[in-house]
Amino acid sequence: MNMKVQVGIIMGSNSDWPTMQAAARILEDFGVAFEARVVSAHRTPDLMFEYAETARERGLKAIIAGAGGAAHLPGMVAAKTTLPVLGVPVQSRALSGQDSLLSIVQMPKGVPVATFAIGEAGAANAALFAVSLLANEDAALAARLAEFRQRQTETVLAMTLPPVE
Ligand code: RP5
Repeated sequence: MNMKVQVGIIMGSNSDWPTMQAAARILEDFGVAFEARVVSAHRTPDLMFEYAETARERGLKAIIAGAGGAAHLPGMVAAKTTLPVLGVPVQSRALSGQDSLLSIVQMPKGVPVATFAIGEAGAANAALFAVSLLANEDAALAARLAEFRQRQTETVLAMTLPPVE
């Protein structure tokens, strides 16, 4: 298992952590070393730039960035690194995350952010996508990903429905 931190999980506030933990749990399950920290685009812009600018030299292979509302964190991080940035729209109170989703997904041409579903499903899928990226260079991780898919398939195949009421 590679114990060097490979994935950075960042988020605009600690209020995003209940959502972003879904990404952390997946990475933990797959044995992928990660770090998780609060980095805010508008409240700690200097930290955001430093984080993004040094990420590649620190050995990170991907950054999962979650934010809610006017969610510019993933796009601004992507502007300062050529690492893959996986954006997670956190569900906002005012607009249920539609604002977060559109802020993250509508990147103008030239600086991409891979955008996932709103909320926990998006956070979990961003982590699975990061696992997929890393699995390109790691056969053991690719095998664990195939096993995960197989277990998921078996769970669904075993599903039964109650009789019609
Ligand atoms: C964004 O504003 C964060 O990503 C969070 O989703 C939202 C609310 O932040 P808090 O007011 O809870 O700190 O920057």
